[in-house]
Amino acid sequence: MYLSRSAEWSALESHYQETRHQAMVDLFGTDPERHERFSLSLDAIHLDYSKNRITTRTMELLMELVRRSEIEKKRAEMFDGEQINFTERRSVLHTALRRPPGYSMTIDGDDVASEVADVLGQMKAFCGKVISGEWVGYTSKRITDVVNIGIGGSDLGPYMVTEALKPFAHGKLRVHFVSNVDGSHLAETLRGLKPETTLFIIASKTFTTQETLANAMSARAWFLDEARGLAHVAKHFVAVSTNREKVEEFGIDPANMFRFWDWVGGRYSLWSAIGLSIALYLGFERFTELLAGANAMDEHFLDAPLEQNMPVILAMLGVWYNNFFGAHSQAIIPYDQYLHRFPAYLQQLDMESNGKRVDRAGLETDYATGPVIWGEPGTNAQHAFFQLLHQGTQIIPVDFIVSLKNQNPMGEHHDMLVANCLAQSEALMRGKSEAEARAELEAAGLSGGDLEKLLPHKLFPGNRPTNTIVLDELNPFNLGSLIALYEHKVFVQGVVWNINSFDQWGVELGKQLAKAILPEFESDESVEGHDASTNALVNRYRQFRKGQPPPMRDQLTIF
Ligand code: G6Q
Repeated sequence: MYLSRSAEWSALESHYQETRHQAMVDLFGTDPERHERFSLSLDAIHLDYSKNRITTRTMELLMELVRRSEIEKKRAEMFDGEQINFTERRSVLHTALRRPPGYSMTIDGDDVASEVADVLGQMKAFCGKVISGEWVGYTSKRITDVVNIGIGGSDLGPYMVTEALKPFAHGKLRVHFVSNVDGSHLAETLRGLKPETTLFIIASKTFTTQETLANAMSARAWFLDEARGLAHVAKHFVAVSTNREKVEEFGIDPANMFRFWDWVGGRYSLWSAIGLSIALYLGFERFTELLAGANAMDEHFLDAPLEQNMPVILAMLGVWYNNFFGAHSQAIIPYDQYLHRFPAYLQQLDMESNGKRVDRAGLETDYATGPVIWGEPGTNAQHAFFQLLHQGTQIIPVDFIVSLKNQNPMGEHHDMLVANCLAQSEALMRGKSEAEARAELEAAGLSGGDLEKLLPHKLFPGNRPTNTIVLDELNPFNLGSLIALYEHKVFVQGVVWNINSFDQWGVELGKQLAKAILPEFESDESVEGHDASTNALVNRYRQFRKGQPPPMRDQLTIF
């Protein structure tokens, strides 16, 4: 039966109508066990979800809804390698990349466990050589800088992880990421790097992505401009891809290609050889710790009862707000500077996965699916957009993420960071009543008309929901678990909403149209084939371009 007409959905709708004015402060007041009831620990990750607009009954009803979606069956299908990405006829097996060896599974003729082990072995050997200095560039100097060229799933994960785990880097290599086709990204990254000590990783599942190939070609031109010899490319360019043919065509020695498989989705690929930049930067051992942390979360997701299952709980709280409160936005606020790319990473994971408007049967949904994900690290965010979270007209559920241990203990800094994080969730929940605000203004010496005028601006409605995720420490293992937690949260929501979380057809149209527009810039005639707006914009750029010298083009002719 259609989701929004199911008995489980209707029960939640009625429950929402009955409880929507319930205040969390009152729920805390009447239930001394509320924190224990609504919190959960797994190894070094603690999830406190007690500051949500829920009761035991809400959670029961949410669990009935997730059971209705046959989550256990769907979960098994994913882990067992069934083609759950049915629009692309692909299995979804990123979990196999972090599974300890010794299992047996065959996909498209691949013995998954041994293929994964082979590539990990290849990565380990390569990292060992580059880090130790055994691998040298064309002038026999060791590599000092690694530049990962990739975009989307071939960039966001590795970039986020290397930023997050900086304190765990061995320090022998610097790592850089170039993704944008805007030449400024490559130019600014290469400024200060030397071709003889730079290693490029061309990371592209398909090896056909316009931006990545353009950046790779220009990087190769920059390299050859100094190295002057195609044979030198082999020491400075490696590839991570599923497409051997295209890699060879580009001129990369297949011996320096790290493969992965169709059953690894781009946004789920940091666990594969796409994580080569992570392994080089941290050392291979640390990379395996990241995998182990993710595997620990996989096992929890597989084994824990739904009521005590972290990804399921986070997912269903998201469904509660998105579908019943109409809160279509979710903020992620890490109180950890090292996690500054985590919200951007989650944006892709969540929005590319669940930003779908037709269900598995191809029918348009009459319920909301993926929310808008956004965020910035605290405390910075407090001085930017928290005003809206506290006093704006929308309810925006927030996930706070904080660690007990700081990697750079410095005076009172960490105490202040943690105090701010905890205070924000308390403030969002409690708010400030009229009586409290009035008393404060009176204490500040205000009275009469002046007080009454200011009073409404000083009120905080409160009752704004948050989760707080506390890590013992942000280290490779715990980060692995944290990422896998969100991966599975997104999966559960996709199952409940009955959508395919693993395709991304929505990114195709823009790409197609860009391909059509690109040659039009060369046209001598005015371009007229689009709507009036697009025609005018194309022609404006075409006119400007006529007067410009062709930048960088000459450099590419050395091929
Ligand atoms: C992720 C998407 C997308 C993809 C990029 C890069 O799930 O598929 O972000 O990762 O478009 O693709 P390539 O790795 O093939 O260059």
